[in-house]
Amino acid sequence: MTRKPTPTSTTDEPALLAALERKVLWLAAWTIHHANHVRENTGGLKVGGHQASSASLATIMTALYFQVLRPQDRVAVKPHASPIFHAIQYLLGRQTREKLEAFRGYKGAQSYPSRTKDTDDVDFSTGSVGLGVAQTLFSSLVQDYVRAHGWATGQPEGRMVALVGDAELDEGNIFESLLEGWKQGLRNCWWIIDYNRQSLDAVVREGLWERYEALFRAFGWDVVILKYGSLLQAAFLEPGGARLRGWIDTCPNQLYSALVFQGGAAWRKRLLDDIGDQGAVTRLIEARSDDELARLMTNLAGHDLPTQLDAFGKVDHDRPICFICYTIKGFGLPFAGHKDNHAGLMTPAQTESLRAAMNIRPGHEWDKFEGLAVAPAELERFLDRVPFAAGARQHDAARIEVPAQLPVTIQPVMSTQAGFGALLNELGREKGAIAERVVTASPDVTVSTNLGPWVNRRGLFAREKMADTFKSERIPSTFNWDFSPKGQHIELGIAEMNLFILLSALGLSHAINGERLIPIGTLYDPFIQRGLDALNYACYQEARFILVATPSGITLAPEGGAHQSIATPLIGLAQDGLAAFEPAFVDELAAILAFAFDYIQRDAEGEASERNWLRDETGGSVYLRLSTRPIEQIKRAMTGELRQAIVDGAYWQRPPGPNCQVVVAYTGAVVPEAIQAVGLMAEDRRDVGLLAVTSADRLNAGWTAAQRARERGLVHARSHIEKLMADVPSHCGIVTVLDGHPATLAWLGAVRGHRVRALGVEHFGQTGSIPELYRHYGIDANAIVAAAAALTPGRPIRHLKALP
Ligand SMILES: Cc1ncc(C[n+]2csc(CCOP(=O)(O)OP(=O)(O)O)c2C)c(N)n1
Ligand SMILES: [Mg+2]
Repeated sequence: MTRKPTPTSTTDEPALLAALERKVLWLAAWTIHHANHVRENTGGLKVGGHQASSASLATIMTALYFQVLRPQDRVAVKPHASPIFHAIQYLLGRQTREKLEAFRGYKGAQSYPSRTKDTDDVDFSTGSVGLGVAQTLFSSLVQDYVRAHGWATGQPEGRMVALVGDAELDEGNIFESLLEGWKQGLRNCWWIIDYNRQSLDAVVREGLWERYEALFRAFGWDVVILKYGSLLQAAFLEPGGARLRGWIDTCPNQLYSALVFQGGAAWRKRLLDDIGDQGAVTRLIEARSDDELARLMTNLAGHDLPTQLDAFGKVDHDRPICFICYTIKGFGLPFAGHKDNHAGLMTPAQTESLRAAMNIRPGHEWDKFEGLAVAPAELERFLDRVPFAAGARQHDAARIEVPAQLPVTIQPVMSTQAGFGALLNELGREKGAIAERVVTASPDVTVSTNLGPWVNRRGLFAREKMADTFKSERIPSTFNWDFSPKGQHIELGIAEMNLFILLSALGLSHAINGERLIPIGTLYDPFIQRGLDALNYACYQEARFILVATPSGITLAPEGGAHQSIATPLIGLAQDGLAAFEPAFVDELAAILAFAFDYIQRDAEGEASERNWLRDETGGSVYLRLSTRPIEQIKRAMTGELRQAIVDGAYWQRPPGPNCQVVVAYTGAVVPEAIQAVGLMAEDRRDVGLLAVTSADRLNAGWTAAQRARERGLVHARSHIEKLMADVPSHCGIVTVLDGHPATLAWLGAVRGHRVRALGVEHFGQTGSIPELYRHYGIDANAIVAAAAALTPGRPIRHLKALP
């Protein structure tokens, strides 16, 4: 039966918050119900994990968003709590009903909070469990970095808050970040663990909270355990209360969950069976109806607003804190506590009874103040005053001017990795804005990725000064390892996940702190795969950074298969939000790096440019795949045209003549072999062309976009690679070659229908010299010649030797 609400005139804040807590739970449940049972065309769409999983956070998020948080605070919301998040934003006027109605649908509110796809002020994209949690830690370090450099000091410090599912703590990346946070003197970070003792599949192990507590304390965190709500705390003070508490404290997680699901009568039976003959406690139990007993026994702290508000309100320091909040998965919903409830979905009949219990009239399900025992005007006044919503939250920062050319002295023989070190060394001498805003980071491979000279000039970052003892003791060393608040290099331990999450945090500084940084992270190319999901999430939330991965490929010959990357060029090709380059020469690298400094700062809505059909105005992050192989450099003038072609992805190093029979298209460190092969073929194949591919990724993206444009009617759309291939005769064969997976360049033949033989590395490498390995894997000059001979008719190529 629907009761009429009785509006009160002056309601105190706890009552207003309690009303909002109910409303948030309802709106989240209704959003999910709507997506599954009301919206059309949802056949087959099943809300996985949202209903029960979000309910356990309704109280905590009500406390945070409507009272505790300030605009400068940033929150990573547990992925499945997105319906609660969207409901709160709806009440704050920052989310539309249309988006809620389209939850999980096309252009609707997103299944998991998304910075880029949602419109209601998401701070961090979550979804891959564990990553959002660690992102708050690194965002706090970045906030400290920015302030230590004298920026953003006019605004209050924000707290970086993560709402953490307890099973998220199984993800190792969380512990990697904890260790790093400890090393870096982490502050202003709150992790609020939704300790519902359930994961996706089942109920979790006993006593995990003790391990968590010990772990967090070991890393210098305060730990606050919030177990009992105010009703339970009061009951413990009654006669027999201590006995009841003892029972709860020893109750296994599985049993507690089962009793929550079964309800009041089951609680009574079990409690009386276990402790009912013990006098006072029997009276404590008997004094309550079934409903009251169920309410008491499920009154865990995480569902008790006064307890949560008190705990959050008490924090008066900036040390990192972990709150372990006891909750019940699905609290307030019919499947609360059931171990299978993760994908549980309320039936229409169950939603109907919840609607009735919430005093909501049919047809008024979306009304913000429907069914609450508080006057709408009062709630509106309250919502208008919510501190979190009182200020601008998202910032931006002006673009920093980038010089068209970066100074560098190019040695006659030089590797791209050495070139990178030299470029940063030159940058380190400069006073300009770019040099000031560059911040480098590396997971214990600073020196071996050639960042040493830059670090010598700009120093390492730490909030407290720390001198290099070797220097003060006058022991000769190539590297100056001084830490200070003005340092510009963040040295990380060997955890690539941490590197990517830090890059993600640094790369969002313009939005979070209003201060732009130019982050450059270095690591060994094969270990991209170690942190790939974090890299993917960094790109997904549009963090902006430059990733320098070096060394790469089997060119790292004596290091063996364990350190040689094969698949990374394909990652560069396929990863959205990341423009991948693999230059062969240092002048190319200089052009690409200058482009990258600018590109990572762009965020305009961009139409694809007719020059290359890339959406360059929207910008993105950049990945440079570099090599340690010394390469004889070409002496040439860097014209504007060449610079542009390098950035667009390719240029003719040797244009194909009119009678061209073969084109060799190469990427990166195999350039000597490609050049040599062209020479070896010259007598037996006419007008051989040599195509230098600096970015298979950008070439491919431009080509795809131009085809799409033509299919949509823009008949003159031509991508960069189509223009380059325009004059290559159709009978010509193309041999592609790189130190990486051959599929990276194999598609070149499809551009204009040429036959292709794609050379590259498909199988794990091994130790050896470069010539040995290039021969073994078929990317040496002879293999290129053999491929050309097989591909193109004509007389035998006389310099071709039999393949091994
Ligand atoms: C990296 C990753 N692996 C697996 C999943 C699938 N998944 C989603 S939620 C979840 C477990 C949820 O448990 P918990 O974090 O305790 O949240 P609860 O549902 O209990 O609130 C899993 C395994 C995921 N989202 N991300
Ligand atoms: Mg859980």
